[in-house]
Amino acid sequence: MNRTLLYELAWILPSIAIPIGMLVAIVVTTFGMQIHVPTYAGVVRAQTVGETPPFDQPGVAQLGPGRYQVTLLAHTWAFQPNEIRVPAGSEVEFVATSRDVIHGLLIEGTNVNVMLVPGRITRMKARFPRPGEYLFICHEYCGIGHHVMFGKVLVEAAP
Ligand SMILES: [Cu+2]
Repeated sequence: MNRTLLYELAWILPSIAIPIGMLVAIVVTTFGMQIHVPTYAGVVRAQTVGETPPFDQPGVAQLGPGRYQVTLLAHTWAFQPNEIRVPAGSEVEFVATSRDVIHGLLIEGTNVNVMLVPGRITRMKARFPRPGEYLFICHEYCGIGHHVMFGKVLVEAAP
């Protein structure tokens, strides 16, 4: 092989390998680790969200065996509900929004890491395979009480 061809290959091979590596990373994180951006889930009037179903009754509802839905309302400076109990092995769908300013929702040990924007509904699914306490926090600075805005998902050992 002549020197020019070697030099060309030194550029051509990485320029093929790097995009392939990026594509593999996207496929692994999307399908293997279930990491994805929240899908569009609707709008709600922020001024009256407290009287609008399902946000008029925030809480946990069982949809089926091992499947739960949590309706979560964020406001300065708390989450409603701030304690969520589900059995281990559950798949939990969070349907969340904010009543006032932009808040965040990050649940440790899960793929949930979203913004809660007034007027926009956010929908995310998380699995809780192991029993334990999973802290969730607001991670968008929302004012003087931001640091006390947290809650817990209590995952209980399946009976
Ligand atoms: Cu905050």
